[in-house]
Amino acid sequence: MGVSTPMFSYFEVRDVVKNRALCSVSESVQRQYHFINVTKNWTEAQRYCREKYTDLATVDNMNDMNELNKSVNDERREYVWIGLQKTGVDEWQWASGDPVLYQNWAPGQPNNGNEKFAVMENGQWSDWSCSHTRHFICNSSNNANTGLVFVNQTMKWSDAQSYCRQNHIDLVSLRNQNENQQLQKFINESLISVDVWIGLFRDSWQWSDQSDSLFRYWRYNEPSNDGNCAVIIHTAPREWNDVPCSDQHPFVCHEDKLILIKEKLTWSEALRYCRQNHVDLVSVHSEEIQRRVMNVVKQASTEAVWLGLHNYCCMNMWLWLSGEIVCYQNWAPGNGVEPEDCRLEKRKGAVQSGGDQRWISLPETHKLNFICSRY
Ligand SMILES: [Ca+2]
Ligand SMILES: [Ca+2]
Repeated sequence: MGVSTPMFSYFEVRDVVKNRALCSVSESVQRQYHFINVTKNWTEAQRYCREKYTDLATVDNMNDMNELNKSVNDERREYVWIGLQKTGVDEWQWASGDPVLYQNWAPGQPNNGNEKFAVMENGQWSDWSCSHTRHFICNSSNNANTGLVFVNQTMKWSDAQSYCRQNHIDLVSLRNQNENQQLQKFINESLISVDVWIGLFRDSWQWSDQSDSLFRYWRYNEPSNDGNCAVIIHTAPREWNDVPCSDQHPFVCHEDKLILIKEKLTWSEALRYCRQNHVDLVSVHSEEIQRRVMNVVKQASTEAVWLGLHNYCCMNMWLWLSGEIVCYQNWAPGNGVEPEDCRLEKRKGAVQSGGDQRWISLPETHKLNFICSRY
């Protein structure tokens, strides 16, 4: 019944430590796409994907699009379902994902259902069409005073959003009157004399897996309101089209790399479970994987969730099951740094399922939920 936890000799560990270059671990793919070359309507396709994989495909960015397109290996197909569906009415949303509880529209605005994006002028908001270019303001951690940065370039709303996400945090969101006034003060003090994009947009499309991905890749003049489900048009440049959900098309499922197991097991039992049913307990090498972990552990029934992190006692070192030392770190204060007293019990690493979702050190006999990697 014994499970083989990796054992490292003193020399192997010493080599790992000497070879800190190992810290540049390549990012692993977090989502695998599976093309299902059988035609079904959208709802049947969704059911199939939820049974066999995780869900109908979600796409976060252009890299995902390229990966997904590589999986579609039947050139005769015209349309391929993805997991995007129209939910009904357009709703205003903050790009940051914050709920829209406060609104401050100028008189008579919003006034046009085809205008999907919001600008702010003199403290008040108006809806504008995506074809306009504007200056914009990002929420940013670079400016400790206001948390705001004015970008002195004009872009379309979606390009402005990408710019903010790459260089700062996101397009500015205004969750209450106070934040609205702060932004107006910032604009006045910075002598910005133009109206600016804010992070508010309307969209009635949602991903089947409830992902908050705002990536959209519609073909010109799409969506044209002739259906409530999205397909990829399988001729270059493979953009999206809205079509009736009752149409029959092949489809793409995705499989998340991580799966939360809601059983309560000791660390060794959890390890055995993952190795028998999936691949391994998860190793969190990067911020990207940590973000996925944080998403997954929200559903946990225990206060912490086992990771593939174990303390190599005689060297007082933490190692991932995959063999790497811990380079990217997300320890809670007081954990993972001080030498562990391992005469009594071996220590393993877990992630908190609430709060900051940081890592903590626990005796391996604690019974917790855990996360397996699936490929
Ligand atoms: Ca308007
Ligand atoms: Ca259409």
